[in-house]
Amino acid sequence: MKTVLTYGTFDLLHKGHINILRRAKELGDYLIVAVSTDEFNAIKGKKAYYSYEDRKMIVEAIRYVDKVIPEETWEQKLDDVKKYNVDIVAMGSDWADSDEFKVLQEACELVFLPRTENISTTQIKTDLKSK
Ligand code: C2G
Repeated sequence: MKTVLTYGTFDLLHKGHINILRRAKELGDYLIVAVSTDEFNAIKGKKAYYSYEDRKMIVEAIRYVDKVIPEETWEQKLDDVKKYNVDIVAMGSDWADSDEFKVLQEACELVFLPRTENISTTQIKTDLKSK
């Protein structure tokens, strides 16, 4: 059984999120999603509209997702890979050159998938403000 792991805030869920989760699941048999906690979002400089509990419940309801865990620090990824016996970490291409993920290349396969064009939570918030 091949286990895939991905990370994200997944706020105001949109097709870009669903596309990455579907493609991540297609890489293996079991998909774990590490959803950023509200406290970690503050470290990332993000303020999600939905709380961690709501974002967790929403992501858990997606057919491609088998398990949701909290993402609380930048540094937990290597521990996550070992703890859950992860074969592949898959992320959107915006993370392709980041040190946060390069550190995993000895521990698992890294796959970066093209981002979905013309959609983002930030764009949704901007559009709604201008209505
Ligand atoms: N994504 C995408 N296409 C979009 C928007 C997002 O493919 N149009 C992908 C991102 O590349 C990421 C995932 O969807 O892989 C989740 O995106 P965010 O919720 O914005 O997560 P992010 O803030 O990138 O957090 O430690 C890693 C971070 O927690 C990732």
